[in-house]
Amino acid sequence: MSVKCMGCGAIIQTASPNQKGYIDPKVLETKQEQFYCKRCFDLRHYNKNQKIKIKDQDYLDWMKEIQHHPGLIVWIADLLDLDGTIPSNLSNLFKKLPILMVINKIDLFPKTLLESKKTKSHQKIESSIRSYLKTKKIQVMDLLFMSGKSMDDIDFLLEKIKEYLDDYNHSDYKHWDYIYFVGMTNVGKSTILNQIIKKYTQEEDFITVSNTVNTTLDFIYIPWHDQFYFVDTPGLINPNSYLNYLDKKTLDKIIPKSYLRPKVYQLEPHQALFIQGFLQINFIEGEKSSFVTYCSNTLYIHRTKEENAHEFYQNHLDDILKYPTKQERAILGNRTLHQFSFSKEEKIDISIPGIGFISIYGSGTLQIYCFESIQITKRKAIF
Ligand SMILES: Nc1nc2c(ncn2[C@@H]2O[C@H](COP(=O)(O)OP(=O)(O)OP(=O)(O)O)[C@@H](O)[C@H]2O)c(=O)[nH]1
Ligand SMILES: [Mg+2]
Repeated sequence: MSVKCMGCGAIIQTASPNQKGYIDPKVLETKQEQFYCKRCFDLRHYNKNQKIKIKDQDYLDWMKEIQHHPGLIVWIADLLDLDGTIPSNLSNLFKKLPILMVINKIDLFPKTLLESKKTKSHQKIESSIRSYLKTKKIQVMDLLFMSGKSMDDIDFLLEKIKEYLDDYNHSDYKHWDYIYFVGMTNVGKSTILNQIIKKYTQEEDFITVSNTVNTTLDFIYIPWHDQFYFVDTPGLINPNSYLNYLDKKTLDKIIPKSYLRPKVYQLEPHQALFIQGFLQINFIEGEKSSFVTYCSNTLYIHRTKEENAHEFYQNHLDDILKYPTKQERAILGNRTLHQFSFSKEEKIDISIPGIGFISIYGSGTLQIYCFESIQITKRKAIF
């Protein structure tokens, strides 16, 4: 039987240093039973990442594996990137399996928004996600908000899973042996499973976690009291997200580590706003409106006059704006123009996959410049 890396799930091999699961043969001789591959070792100890991207075909094969051994699907999404982490094509892969939808990383948002199910803001966000799921024809058994960093939330998740298991296993249908944690890359699947492992074994950071894409590279089975397995699975990459194009150093900057401080800008028409070099908004006409940014606190936001905006971009790409870097811009392609209008009847969000979103209230027309590889979208505001 092949031996797997306990951090990423890759099958251990000693032949190809650039492929997944590599370990130096001399180092392997010193290891017993469970250990980490070189890539996991470097990520865990030196925050150094060897980029390995999962092929679409591998992903499809894993999903077929799930169909052969069905179980409960715990689909993790990221509240900062809802559109990017709940694509409808992913639900097609789970066919008729029951889905528990988990919206993770709520710790990044103001506590008042989601602290209690009874608050208006909680109900609003829950109903906007439910209607979003409806438009995408994604059917879920339940919707749960949590933070992978909170043990209370982990307890609540475990309770929910147990409820479903009890209901299901008492029906005349089959017994579930697998609870699959699935979703796009970087949503926090392994982080949540690490917390579950820690809760019952006191072992910390068992599975490798990082803010680069495709940290987990194969299924990792975690046995649970001889009853079933939790299964960590590799995440799917969104080709339209910044996460897919940026180096580790830039990712360290754009992925928020703690609570976001939303920044509020009252913009007059003919003003422009930059989120570093990632996005440029020109407010070309309308009434004074409010723009609230939800993204990492470390991102630099610059306001200027619309008439100076293009010149500012060209002149300060590599100093004030700085990110994305020249190398990253080369793979992101040209910038393209999107035009959106908004009115006082409906607050909107412009979502920028991999970065966050901007909530806009007022009326007018925006011209937004973003790289052609990134799919920005307008949606009804979630808050
Ligand atoms: N603020 C916050 N960050 C989180 C949370 N959960 C995970 N993260 C961070 O998100 C990043 C990705 O976490 P992972 O657990 O590696 O994500 P994953 O879904 O397993 O990613 P892949 O293995 O690539 O599919 C890491 O930097 C985590 O620290 C959370 O609830 N809140
Ligand atoms: Mg993972």
